Amino acid sequence: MSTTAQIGVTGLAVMGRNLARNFARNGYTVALHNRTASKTHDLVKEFGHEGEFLPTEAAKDFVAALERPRRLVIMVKAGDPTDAVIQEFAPLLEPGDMIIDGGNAHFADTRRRERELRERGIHFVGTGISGGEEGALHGPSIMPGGSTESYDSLGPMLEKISAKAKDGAPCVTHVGPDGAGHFVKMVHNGIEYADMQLIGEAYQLLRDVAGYSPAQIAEIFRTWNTGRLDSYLIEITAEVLSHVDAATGEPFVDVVVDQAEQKGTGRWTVQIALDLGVPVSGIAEAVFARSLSGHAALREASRELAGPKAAPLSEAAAFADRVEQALYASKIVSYTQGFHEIAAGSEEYGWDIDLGAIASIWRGGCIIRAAFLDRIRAAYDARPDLPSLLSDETFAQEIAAAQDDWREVLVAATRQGVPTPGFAAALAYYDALRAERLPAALTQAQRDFFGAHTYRRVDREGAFHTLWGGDRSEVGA
Ligand code: NBP
Repeated sequence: MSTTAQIGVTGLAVMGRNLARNFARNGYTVALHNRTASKTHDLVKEFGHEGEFLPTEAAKDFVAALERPRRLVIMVKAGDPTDAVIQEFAPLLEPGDMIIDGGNAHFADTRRRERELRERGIHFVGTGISGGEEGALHGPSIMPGGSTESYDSLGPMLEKISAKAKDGAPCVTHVGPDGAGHFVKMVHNGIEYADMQLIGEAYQLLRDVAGYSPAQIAEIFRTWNTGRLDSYLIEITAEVLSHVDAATGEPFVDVVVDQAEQKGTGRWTVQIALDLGVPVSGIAEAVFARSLSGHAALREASRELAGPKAAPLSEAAAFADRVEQALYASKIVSYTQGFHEIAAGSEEYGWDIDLGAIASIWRGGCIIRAAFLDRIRAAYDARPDLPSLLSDETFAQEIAAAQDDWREVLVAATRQGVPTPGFAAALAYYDALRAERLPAALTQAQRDFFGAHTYRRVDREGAFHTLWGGDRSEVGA
């Protein structure tokens, strides 16, 4: 029995507890600590046989149980609790020690904490962890930020406990300095919101336009899961849709209140994208769709609004194939937007994030794991400076092949009055990017008219202003 632990975990709710077990199952001695000590003892009682644990109650005993340099993982509620725990432990640590925050922290908080602790010689490693409680136990996708030095010490341990992609590669990489890991985790969650929204739209179209039952739609999703849409979210969608409620005998999806909640990372993705000026319209629509679903009174008051009088669809099977095309094309756009945001964050904060490596570590363990990510990694490996995923020849060809069906699906959705904000936003983004001219020219002219904001010309360098209230002559600004 070891007297010191290679790693310690404080915060032993579902995530911390399973992460601690994962470390122990992989042969590491794990020191345990939780504000409420009973959780620490419960863990040892239930799972002590899985590996070596050193349970502690007092903060100083927890720190004393760790070998140096100390590796101390915090898995507590994000926000104030994380600061409280840092304040409790940091004074007990020494230069060279590491605090690893595996919670869902906002990357700006992580940057602040990293800066403050760096001044005291402590490495603060903001680490995104995805995969929920099952992932934490069996292998999550791990997105650590922080210093290179800390990764040298932590990396091998994280690689051991992480998920492995189908080719055996560990789903962890040193994302970049300070808040880079939590930033990437945030965008991961934003993409997850978009994926779920698009799947939801596909489901509703198959149900309300094509007339399939949830059980039939489950079969369609199972078939899709054998192709290019192969992913964890498609797989669990089929499971959910085939589940029948034991109490009523109704499809389970019909007994769940249609109001989706959110914890905030999707919203952060959109807020930060607004700050960075990156159009993540698909992710934004997904966040808004959840918000709209929760406005029960507004929805109730709007039930009487008129809908279209549309003829029912005759070709359900062909329509389902079209929906697959629309879903795939829209998914390419969501990932394009998400990776754009990561690239912009990397540029803004000087993180130098390897986008191909990010696609690679999302291939296993996390909620958005998908065969599709192999292709994204290949695209960035072939061309690390790819301006956008849509600039990749293969993705461009696939979207081109899908677009007729994609447009048809949106026509059908519009005619039948089925809301498809995710599909529509994705197509609008695609059409806007490929447009020769955008009405932004008119917008800028309007801005010059009412606010003398000036405009640039297509034929000459410089900034110009038209004297709209006068003789409409043009002056160089
Ligand atoms: P929770 O987010 O529910 O947090 C519960 C833990 O925080 C308990 O150990 C609790 O101690 C501790 N804690 C709180 Br609350 N306030 C504290 C304080 N002031 N001082 C010390 N400890 C405090 O747990 P979780 O769901 O396991 O998630 C842990 C972290 O992982 C969160 O940041 C979460 O966002 C993130 N995350 C969760 C998932 C997921 O699927 N659940 C996935 C990925 C990341 P107590 O036992 O004494 O109350």
